[in-house]
Amino acid sequence: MNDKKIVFSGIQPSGNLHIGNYLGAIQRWVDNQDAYDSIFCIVDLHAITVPQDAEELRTQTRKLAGLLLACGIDPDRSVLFIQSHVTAHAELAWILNCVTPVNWLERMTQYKQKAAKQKSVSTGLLDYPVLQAADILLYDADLVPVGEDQRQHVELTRDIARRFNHLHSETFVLPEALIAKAGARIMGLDNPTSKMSKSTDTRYHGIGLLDDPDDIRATVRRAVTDSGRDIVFSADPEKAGVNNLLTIYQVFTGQSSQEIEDHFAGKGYGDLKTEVAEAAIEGLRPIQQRYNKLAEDPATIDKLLEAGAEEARRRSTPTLKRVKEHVGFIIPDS
Ligand code: ATP
Ligand code: LTN
Repeated sequence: MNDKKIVFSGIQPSGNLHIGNYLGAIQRWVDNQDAYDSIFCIVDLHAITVPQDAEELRTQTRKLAGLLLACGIDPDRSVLFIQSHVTAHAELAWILNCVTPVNWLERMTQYKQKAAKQKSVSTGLLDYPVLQAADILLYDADLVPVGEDQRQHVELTRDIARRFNHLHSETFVLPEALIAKAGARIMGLDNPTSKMSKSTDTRYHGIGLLDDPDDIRATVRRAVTDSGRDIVFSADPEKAGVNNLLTIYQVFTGQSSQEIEDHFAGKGYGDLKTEVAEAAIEGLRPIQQRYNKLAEDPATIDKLLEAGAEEARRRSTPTLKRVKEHVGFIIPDS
């Protein structure tokens, strides 16, 4: 009997992965693969809630799969698959739509931010968190490891599950967000008041997982700091830039806050930037080496993803059947 807690998380193939995705989410998915029964999903259905070029989406989806494997997601220990390969996600999302009040969705911070950037807002963008709830609830997940920005969506998932359980019979497990203490919200280097994001493409905004060392040095050198000189962790908005650099250093080196502050005592922002860049370059080097090797063999990646989808179908089918029974659908024999 397998009594490990079930972990589910997803990531969009919506652009190049950055260290925020890695430090806020993926690194912990990798580290916890033995402790939990883990399922990871490349959420292409979510990606199309904003316009995507078809060829580019295909390329990004394969690239993301390669990067997740290179980061250490191990298909022998975790399930890794593409969302659109398992039709139960879209089917459950429809059923959950019918118990989710529209005003719950209109309140979502991510919706408001993303809608403000679009000329025309799709129904899918509003509905995004319902699809996310379907992802999580289909696998009876206990824990959802995400960055801080996703806390509200996991709370909404609980609300939807609770409402469904109340309107129909007890059907869903209520999941909890699992959010790291350090690294849960890496900020943009060019603007430490907004989170580092795949879909922000200003030149010195983020550090991509595949960026070469010179690009990383150039971006970190231009990172916004402040006019002071103290290199300390701080919640003061004035020091958000320095705090962000220290956080990046911390998650790459694994040192304690005290050790880091002692290390930088008496040094200047120039030294801090140099050391942060080198820590990132060293941290990313093995991932980049593994990725370059994997990218030579896309057929193997496709095969792994197909096996992952097969397993995801096997595990989600009974949940969807349970939902349909509770809603009142006739379940066909075959
Ligand atoms: P987009 O800009 O396209 O919305 P994103 O960069 O926010 O993309 P997602 O695919 O939405 O990335 O998120 C994947 C995971 O990375 C989620 O768990 C999310 O919480 C986490 N994450 C994203 N950005 C950051 C960040 N800046 N700091 C920490 N974690 C983050
Ligand atoms: N919305 C998430 C991606 C996502 C997700 C999920 C995360 C889609 N489905 C299920 C956790 C669980 C984001 O990171 N922006």
